[in-house]
Amino acid sequence: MSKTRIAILGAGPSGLAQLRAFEAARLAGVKDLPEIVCYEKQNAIGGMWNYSWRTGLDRNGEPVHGSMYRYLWSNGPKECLEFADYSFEEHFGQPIPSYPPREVLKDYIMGRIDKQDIQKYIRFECPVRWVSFDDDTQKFTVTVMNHKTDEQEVEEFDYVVVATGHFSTPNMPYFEGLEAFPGRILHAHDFRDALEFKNEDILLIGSSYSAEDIGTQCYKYGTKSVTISYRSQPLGYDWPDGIEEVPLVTHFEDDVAHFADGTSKQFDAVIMCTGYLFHFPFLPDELRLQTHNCLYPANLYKGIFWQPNPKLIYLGMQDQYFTFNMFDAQAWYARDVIMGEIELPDLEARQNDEKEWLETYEKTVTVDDSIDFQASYIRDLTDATDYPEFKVEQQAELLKEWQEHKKQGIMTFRERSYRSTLTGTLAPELPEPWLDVLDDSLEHFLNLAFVQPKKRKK
Ligand code: FAD
Ligand code: NA7
Repeated sequence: MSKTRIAILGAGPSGLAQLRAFEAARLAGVKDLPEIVCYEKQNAIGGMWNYSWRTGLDRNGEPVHGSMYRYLWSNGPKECLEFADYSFEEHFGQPIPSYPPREVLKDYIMGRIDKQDIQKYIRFECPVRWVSFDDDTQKFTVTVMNHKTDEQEVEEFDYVVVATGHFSTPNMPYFEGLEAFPGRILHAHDFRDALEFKNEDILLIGSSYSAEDIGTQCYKYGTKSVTISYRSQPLGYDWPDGIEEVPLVTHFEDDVAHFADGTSKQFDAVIMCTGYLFHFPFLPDELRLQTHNCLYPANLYKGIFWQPNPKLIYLGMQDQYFTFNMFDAQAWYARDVIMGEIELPDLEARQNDEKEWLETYEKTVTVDDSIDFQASYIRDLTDATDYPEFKVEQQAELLKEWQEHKKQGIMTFRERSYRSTLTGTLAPELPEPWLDVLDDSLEHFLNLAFVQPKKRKK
């Protein structure tokens, strides 16, 4: 009998989690593993954490995946995304603060991969062009463009795992008068360096993570003023002088934006922090997930399996309080289904299960409810597999503290410490305020003289 073949689309944290799940089975002595090919559009692993200075198109003419920018620090405590089988302490050989910069987090992700020989499964610079499914043969055909050989490759697979992320294709709204705005108009996806906006008055439209983080970062690097324009709810933090929130833009006149409360202001640049579209140009309608950024996208059993055809697997498609460990939980579950360790119920039972989750999700009101919801989703997955225990409920409590810490100080929350649920170690603190640490390199960060909690000089 021929081997089961699996295509993993994307080698970001989700795709890597899937590779790692199979590797864990191999290391545990499981024989007869499926044959895996992972197609990655970029020329490196790490997905969103693989910073690129490029915007627009990459060197192969493909849309640039990256939305990461320079000086980005983790926006949540690292204790809530720790891989259950690989702690930060193990990777760095010492405890490090709870909110590391991007390069440090990337190093951690790579560490688990480098320790294992799984890069051999990945074909780089191979954007997936098309996926189809044949009802007769019950196989997928995956067509990719291999930019290294400059040839298209077409191969058949039994399972396809879509791990292409969903924070890459900008949702770019229009406001009247934008076409005559004389300064730069960009989406958060194309934001790279806060220093570009030093001494400028900038307008951010949107009021979620991107607006909050780009706004605070521009403030940190010397922007003259940051105005955040919200559609539904302001972020509501106690902002320092130089950052303010206003209702939605109604229209622009030249370089002046007018807002719904009748106020107006002149700006040098506009950054749309208006979120991302779920975009799968390589999938036909009958296989394509159509959703928005939420905690339980419809039509996925266990948030993973495409209901009409569960051989199509989606990883990481949820909005994310938890990230890397949630992707692991999903990948381990998917692996066990593919390996026949977990039997999928019939369509009706799958749909009933999804319905129950969606009903619970509908009842979530507060942010704390949402955090608990995602934690219970992860618990449901990990209970069914051998993914190591990582006390997800305790991590949910840390995420609630994180929310509170942000309320107490949006400019200082990254100076807080949390206890790892894996090692029990309370993270050390930065030796100086986060606002003063301008060098975000891995080298600089690891050379900081971290201090034990509560001993930092104010
Ligand atoms: P991605 O990391 O997006 O990886 C998807 C991969 O698929 C990429 O490598 C891409 O090149 C590849 N790909 C896409 N299309 C194709 C194709 N057609 N063919 C082949 N390959 C393809 N999370 C946190 O935990 N903490 C944070 O502080 C944090 N900050 C963030 C800041 C920003 C600006 C953004 C955008 C996201 C942030 N996130 C953060 C969330 C982040 O997206 C996740 O941590 C994680 O990267 C998601 O992993 P993923 O593998 O699902 O997707
Ligand atoms: P999110 O979290 O999906 O938020 C999108 C925001 O954009 C949200 O505040 C929306 O307002 C707002 N939005 C969307 N469309 C519009 C229009 N047309 N006009 C005004 N405002 C709009 O995306 P983010 O980029 O902030 O975060 C995504 C990830 O990137 C996240 O994981 C981070 O870690 C980094 P709403 O509240 O719906 O009215």
